Amino acid sequence: ELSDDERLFDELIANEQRIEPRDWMPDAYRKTLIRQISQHAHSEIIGMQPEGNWITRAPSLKRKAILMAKVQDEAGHGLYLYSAAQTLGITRDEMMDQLISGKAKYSSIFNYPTPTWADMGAIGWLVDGAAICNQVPLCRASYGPYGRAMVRVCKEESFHQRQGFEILLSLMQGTDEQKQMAQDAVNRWYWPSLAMFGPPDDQSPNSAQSMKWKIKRFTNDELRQRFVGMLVPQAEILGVTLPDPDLRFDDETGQYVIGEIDWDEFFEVLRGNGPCNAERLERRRTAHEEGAWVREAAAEYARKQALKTKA
Ligand code: FAQ
Repeated sequence: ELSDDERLFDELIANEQRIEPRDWMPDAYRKTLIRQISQHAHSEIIGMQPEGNWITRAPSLKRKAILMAKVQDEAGHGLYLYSAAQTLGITRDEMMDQLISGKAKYSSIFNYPTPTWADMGAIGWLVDGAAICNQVPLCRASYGPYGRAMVRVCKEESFHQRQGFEILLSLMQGTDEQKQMAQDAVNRWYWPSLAMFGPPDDQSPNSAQSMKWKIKRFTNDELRQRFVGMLVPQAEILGVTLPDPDLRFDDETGQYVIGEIDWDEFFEVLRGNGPCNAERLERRRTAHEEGAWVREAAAEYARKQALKTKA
């Protein structure tokens, strides 16, 4: 027998209405959202590092200003998402501890290096492109604060994707060396960007329940498929080759068939053994320690302000 609370929750979900912070919700729903939203927030914050690497070396003042704005947007997305997670009853400090101790997951994609300027193009085009594909349906997530956050994040993300495309387009109109650099970056980022969507559906333990709760609207494989369909015509305009010799359009299904993704590599990255996992975490830890005085000063300021209003 369902309780009144459970019945109301099920009804809200069935009617495409939103669950808000003060509504009753099953513990498992709350837990799943805290897991997904905090991982998403951590991804935005760790995701600042691969591009932050190029801010001082961007090839022109204009490129530098654009890249700085993009990385700042990522910080904003992270903070916005931490706030959304906090509405579910976890504190910012708890989430920060989980990240810094290495317990929390963040997107696999940010554990790859950015050795060339073309990587800024490939990240924008492929990584932000994948992020948009994954996040547009999340605008309709059943949890209000998450869905609303995604609306704004997606607007900024589509600007990010275009700036990446434009970097690659400029390089592809340049010298042979520049074209080579763009193609090399696409070669390195293509497969990891497909893996971003998560494990194949038959190895995705969370998908079924998250879809029932209308947090996720599509499976990992469905979104990956949609992403490849989006990339193919864009790759043609750019003049780059997608590094998958098995990629072909299947007339019968009307979908692209893609080659085998290296899932062993993906799970190794998740275990902390990707090319940059250790470096990314170390950097975050150091930044956190070096920021301690800012947090102390802000807390002290807040304490004094509170005393003033009392007096
Ligand atoms: N990396 O059962 P599922 C960005 C984990 S975009 C690491 O399928 P679920 C923008 C998963 O957590 C990137 N771990 O899980 C940007 C689970 O582990 P758990 C962030 C992954 O949740 C661009 C296990 O595998 N976007 O930051 C990954 O139903 C440029 C089993 O998987 C989001 O987070 C992965 N790629 O589906 C910033 C989007 N995939 O928790 C800077 C929101 C799976 O049970 C620069 N999240 N895992 O221990 C989602 O949509 C979902 O959480 C999925 C995974 C689709 C990622």
